[in-house]
Amino acid sequence: MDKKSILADLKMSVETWDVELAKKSAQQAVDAGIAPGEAVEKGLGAGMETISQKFDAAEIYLPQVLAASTAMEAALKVFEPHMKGNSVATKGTVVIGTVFGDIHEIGKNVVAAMLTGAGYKVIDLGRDVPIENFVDAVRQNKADVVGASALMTTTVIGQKEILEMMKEENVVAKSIFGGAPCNEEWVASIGGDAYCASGGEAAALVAKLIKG
Ligand code: B12
Repeated sequence: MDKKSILADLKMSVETWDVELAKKSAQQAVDAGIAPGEAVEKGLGAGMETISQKFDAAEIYLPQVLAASTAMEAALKVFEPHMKGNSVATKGTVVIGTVFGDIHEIGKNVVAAMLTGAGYKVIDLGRDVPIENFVDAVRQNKADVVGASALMTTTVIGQKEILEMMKEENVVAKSIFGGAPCNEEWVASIGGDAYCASGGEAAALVAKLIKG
């Protein structure tokens, strides 16, 4: 199978919430030597884009979005071991999580896997993470960067609260933020260091932040 067809199958597996196709085409991508980052962005991510649009247009509902997420997660599990760098992580430490009140974690997981693959030590706090846990984890691990995902207009405020609490407690690290309601203007308004629109950009942005 050629690369184009494998990427098309990955996309379709999310669009049709076909877990078996997701796993099978992810394995085919690995076997064909397609970079996991590319497979995630151009295959699975493109599929999730369709799902988002259909959800917005009320053509599908939450159970279908959940089913599509399950397919995406199944494929990500296949890619994960191939995204991990095989050298010792030396580039720096990144604490990452999805903010309090928010259970969306696919994007955060993609970013965590990409950063791990690029050679960073990633401390993944999971989803629905209380603000103080971000701050504690940065302090305890002497992290270089804190990254927080927020997918809802109601939870994006958590990104601001992380920075406020870090300031109050004199915890210093660079910051990077992402998720649907987040953009450059928002990040600038809260005094964050970088906005990241996709997993593909995460490693380069983090490298830039650490270099200063
Ligand atoms: C999948 C999904 C779900 C799944 C989540 C499954 C999971 N395990 O994560 C399920 C079905 C569980 C779900 C639930 C809900 N959802 Co939902 N969901 C989505 C959907 C369709 C796609 C999100 C996604 O996974 N995208 C794919 C990933 C790969 O992309 P991404 O998240 O954008 O991440 C990339 C970049 O943004 C960036 N990035 C993201 N975070 C970060 C962080 C850092 C540090 C960096 C560097 C980069 C980065 O890199 C990522 C990788 O490329 C979005 C629509 C959308 N436009 O986002 C709605 C959406 C976010 N959901 C929405 C809603 C309302 C809900 C619910 C409240 C629904 C309900 N009524 O119960 C609940 C949430 C409950 C809660 N408390 O959190 C709304 C939010 C609206 C708002 N208020 O702002 C959206 C926008 C849909 C809509 N248009 O209405 N959802």
